[in-house]
Amino acid sequence: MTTNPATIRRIETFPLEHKLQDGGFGPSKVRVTVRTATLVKVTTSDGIIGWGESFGPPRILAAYLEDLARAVIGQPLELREGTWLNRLSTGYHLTTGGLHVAAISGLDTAMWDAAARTYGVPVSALLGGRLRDEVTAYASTGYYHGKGDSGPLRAYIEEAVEEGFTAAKIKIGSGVSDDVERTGISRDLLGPDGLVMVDYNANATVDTALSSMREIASFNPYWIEEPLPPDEIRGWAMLRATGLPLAAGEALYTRFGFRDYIAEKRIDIVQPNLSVCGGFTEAKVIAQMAAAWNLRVAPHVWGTGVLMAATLQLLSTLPASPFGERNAYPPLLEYDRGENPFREGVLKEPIVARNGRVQIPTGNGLGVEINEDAVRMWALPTHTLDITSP
Ligand code: SMN
Ligand code: MG
Repeated sequence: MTTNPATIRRIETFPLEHKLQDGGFGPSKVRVTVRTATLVKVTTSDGIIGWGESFGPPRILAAYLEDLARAVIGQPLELREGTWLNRLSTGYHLTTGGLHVAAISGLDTAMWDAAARTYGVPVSALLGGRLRDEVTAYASTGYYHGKGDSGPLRAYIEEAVEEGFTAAKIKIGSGVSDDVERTGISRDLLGPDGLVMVDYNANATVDTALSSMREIASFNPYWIEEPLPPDEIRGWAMLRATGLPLAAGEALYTRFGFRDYIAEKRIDIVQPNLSVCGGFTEAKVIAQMAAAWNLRVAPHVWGTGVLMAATLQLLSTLPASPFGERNAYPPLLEYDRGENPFREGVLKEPIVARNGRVQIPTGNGLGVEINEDAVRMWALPTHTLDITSP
């Protein structure tokens, strides 16, 4: 494989918004009323196109993306990793976190997609090679609606079981008794062998998290996601007293943001989100750091079909953990079951879960083709970018 001199000729961004029905839904901490995502399209000097995705408020991301796009336009595609490391180092005042990195994530992912298509291989080949052709998906469901309404949890889980999922993540964090009731319903419907994950979305303090976690322990949760806010460093260590598996990562940025979570073993399951953490450039390092510290990786996914496709490329290359034939935990795909027209709508061929399993696309790049008409239909005309010069 020779290095290709292709350069980045054009960068377009498409900020997507969809107002959710019935006032929306969400985790215990906050209701989500609008689904948003920003898709990034890169066209190279060879006419090759790559797509990526950034997570965050589209109108704010647009400013970051314009700044970044003008910095990389005209550059060789091959510089993608060096570009961002340079940016994170020289631009450290711009933070190595937050929407600055979420913006980098979409551009980076699009550049990896374009690079892989340039070489005529799937992104997984550039990441180190595929270990699997399909993954188990878990239904990300069990949301709350409105204040005081714990949402139709039983119906959510029954629907997931009917669709063939054997694993599901529900939202909790609304008080011990409600947490116990919701986790018990999930365990009851998924059965003794089902994977029950719970997500507090940082809606707890150490004492309330400990109280709730101790009460739900009997349901054998597969992981406890974000029981505390990411910055509550000492608190995470205090939760180790429960012996329950802890998961975090959806709100962590770059290898630097994950480093101490991994090295200090604050968590057991590392959840980088490719549209947040810095794209493939950062996610592959984070996954390798996790493997070096013998931690499991389950990338977080909350976005469009582009993010799901990109995550599948990463998932295809991740080893089961721990390495070995028995008692190995294979990586899982988060399959968001909430109202989300972008999950299927932006792809010409939607990625579907059949009996809780998802086939990993084998085509070049991300392995999917984008329904650009739909993307343009949902895009905010006021913040769409089309950059061809620095
Ligand atoms: C989540 C993330 C983003 C919005 C709503 C809910 C949740 C998850 O933390 O893991 O899906
Ligand atoms: Mg979560």
